[in-house]
Amino acid sequence: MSTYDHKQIEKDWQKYWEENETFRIEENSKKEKFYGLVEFPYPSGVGLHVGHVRAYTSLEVIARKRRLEGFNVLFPIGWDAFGLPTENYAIKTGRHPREVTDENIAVFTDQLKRIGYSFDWSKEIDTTDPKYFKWTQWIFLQLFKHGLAFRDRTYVNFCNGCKVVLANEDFRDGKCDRCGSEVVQLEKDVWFLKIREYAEKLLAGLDDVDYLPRIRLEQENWIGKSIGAEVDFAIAGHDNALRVFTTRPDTLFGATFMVIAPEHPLIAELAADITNMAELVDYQEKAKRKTEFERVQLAKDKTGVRILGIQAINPVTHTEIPIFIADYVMMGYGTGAIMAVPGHDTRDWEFATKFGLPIIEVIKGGDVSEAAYTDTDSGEMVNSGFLNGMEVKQAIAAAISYLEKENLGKQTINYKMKDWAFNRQRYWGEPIPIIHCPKCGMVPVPENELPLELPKVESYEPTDNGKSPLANIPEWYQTTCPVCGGPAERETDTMPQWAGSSWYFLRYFDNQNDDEFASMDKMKYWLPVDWYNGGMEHVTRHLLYSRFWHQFLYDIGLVPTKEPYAKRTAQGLILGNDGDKMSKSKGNVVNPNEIIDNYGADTLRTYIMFIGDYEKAAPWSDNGAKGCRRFLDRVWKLQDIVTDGEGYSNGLETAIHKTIKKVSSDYEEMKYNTAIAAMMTLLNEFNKQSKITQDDLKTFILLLYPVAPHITSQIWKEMKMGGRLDQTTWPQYDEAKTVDNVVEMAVQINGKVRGTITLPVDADKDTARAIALSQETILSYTQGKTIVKEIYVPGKIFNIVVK
Ligand code: ANZ
Ligand code: ZN
Repeated sequence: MSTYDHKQIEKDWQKYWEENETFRIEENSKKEKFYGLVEFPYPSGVGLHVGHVRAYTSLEVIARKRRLEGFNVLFPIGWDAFGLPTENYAIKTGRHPREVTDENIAVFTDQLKRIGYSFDWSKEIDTTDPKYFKWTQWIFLQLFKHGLAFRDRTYVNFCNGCKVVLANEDFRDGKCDRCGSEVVQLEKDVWFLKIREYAEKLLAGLDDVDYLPRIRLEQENWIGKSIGAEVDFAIAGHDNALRVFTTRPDTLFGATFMVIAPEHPLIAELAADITNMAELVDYQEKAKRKTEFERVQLAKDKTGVRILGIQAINPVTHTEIPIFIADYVMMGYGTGAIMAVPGHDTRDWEFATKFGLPIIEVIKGGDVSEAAYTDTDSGEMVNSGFLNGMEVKQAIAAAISYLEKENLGKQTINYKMKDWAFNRQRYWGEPIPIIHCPKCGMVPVPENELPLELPKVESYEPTDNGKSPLANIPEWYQTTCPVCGGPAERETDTMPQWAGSSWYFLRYFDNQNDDEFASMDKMKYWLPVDWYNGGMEHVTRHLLYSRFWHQFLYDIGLVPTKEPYAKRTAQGLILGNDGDKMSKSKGNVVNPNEIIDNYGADTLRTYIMFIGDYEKAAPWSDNGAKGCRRFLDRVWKLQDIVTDGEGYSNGLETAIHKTIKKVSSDYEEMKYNTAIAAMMTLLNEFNKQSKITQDDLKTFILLLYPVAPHITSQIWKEMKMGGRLDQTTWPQYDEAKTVDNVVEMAVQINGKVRGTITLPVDADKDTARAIALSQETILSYTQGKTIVKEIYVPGKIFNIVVK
């Protein structure tokens, strides 16, 4: 037996697979297909992370298993390569983002190949390749033509230091995460996609797919549907009304004041009557510097300013109530105004207590002088006029019908999900293919001019006015209008990072197509994705965005399935040795390359799958990795004890059938850790025998192959097990042989249990009787009597009837 030289073995097999195109999909296949999808990586400068390894190895195991089960398997990979880190790095080092991207892709490719993933590399895609983003732009134009892309003024977070527009996650306490400068809100025209129009479809579609329950819940919460009412509160002495959204119209009689968002237009509309404008403007300025998270989640101490000079009228009590501005009310939700019910809403209670406002109990059950009583899914109405005595649910319905009859309001549905802000003011993204013509308005770039490529420029540093670097390049943005031929300007914003990943799964199987994003025939074969695995951090936005694009493409007849992904799962994080999140600053990042060099890719793969419950976070341990290497060393040594015998060894048959069953189902349920544990147990059983057969080893090797493909392929070859391992079939088990050979069974005499016997499962009736009657207790009930009937079900019961 040769030595287990992981370096040589892994290099040889990787070369072999590449040269033989072992994992290339079959075109025009009549076979059943399996499409396994992993979230394609952002090729960052730091290279592959062990988190990637966990995410990819899981479906890699399934993909390798499916091939042995006879499926035509598509297991592709590509690059989600537009984005800020690359652009920032490129600016810092004075290089072009294209160059940096190519370099990073090369590093990632090399790493993925060194792990031995069975990707079909001929199907690789890159979102920054003009041949790819031609279609990203094309799909955007379809959205535009169907009225689902629009421009609107909104506030963006602008860093005065970096001179760039920031995402909400990029700053805290009004200070930029990167440079510490002040972040201000700039009003700007930006693009939006109307994902809210798809809110109901996105919710309904969840019934047709198999997502992990927690993933489904995240989607539902993100969409955040709530049913309620819009109610108009008159402003005393004015024609204006202040419209609120409430999910609790039953509590109308308890509304003792109103609160509007600092940005609410009412302030400007009634400026002439308002007597404390300066104070309000001051508060508005402060609110601008807070993120939504700070305003909503962190605001334990409620702040606000009363608007002096105007009052609202409660439509059911007809009393005048004060109006405040406060930043715990957001402009982007509902109507940006609320009726405050301090008796039954905690935020309103805190605010009322701080500002000395009346608190009225309208639902029985709590003590509103102590705290808001919010446990009000049911309960009896009090202090509520015509609603008194009703149950909450009945009161909601009664309040809505009253409001509708009196023309004061109506039932409405609200979604937390906002329309998708679809733009970046940066260089390294897909140019938005729109031309602004002073005569014709917004005109799509003609489809035959796609892809609209990025200009090759010396400097792509952001401008200091919040505009994209493309706005510095007149040669690029000055153009003629495709409709009227007059002078016009190109849109200079680019698309956000999320664009390219919103449809990438449609491209893999037809990645060379220049005439359409993918052929309908191929889509009909490959869609939907059978199994999609990725991070929990992507189950809201990315998953919703891509489902939205797909549902839209379905609605206009361009894809054959309503939903893109039949099944979606997610892995837990890999933490550092210390149980903390791995990060550069903590110095606890594990580099997969080191593990591959020292112990081998198979060890890395085995350990990552063995590390713990797949869905949970797990801390990295070097000793754990070494332990997996020892396991593989022992697998290698099995070659020493193989003899020529056929079939399974007698003493191992049950153990082998059991292990096939367990490993097969554990893989499917993503219980990789227990599958590997079962193989470790079987290995111990093998080692208890002095000899095992070729078939014993063969089955073991097949079970381990998806996790550790190099070592198993090598053993297969050295032991001359016949043909190619990657063309064999997945081992089958015999259910009957998975149970232990002996069973315990109750013996009944005339229907009463009189004892138990232990016998081989497949023992016949005569054997069973002989064993039963050899027991004295049982014998004592039959002695001197005649057996008139025997009911014997092997492995289950034995009933003897005597007279
Ligand atoms: C009166 C009331 C009484 C409310 C009560 C709640 C409890 P969900 O369920 O999340 O949709 N609200 C409405 N618009 C808001 C905004 N722009 N910013 C902050 N809060 C807003 O929440 C709906 C409830 O959140 C609404 O119902 C409103 O307060 C508040 F016992 O109205 B409610
Ligand atoms: Zn024009």
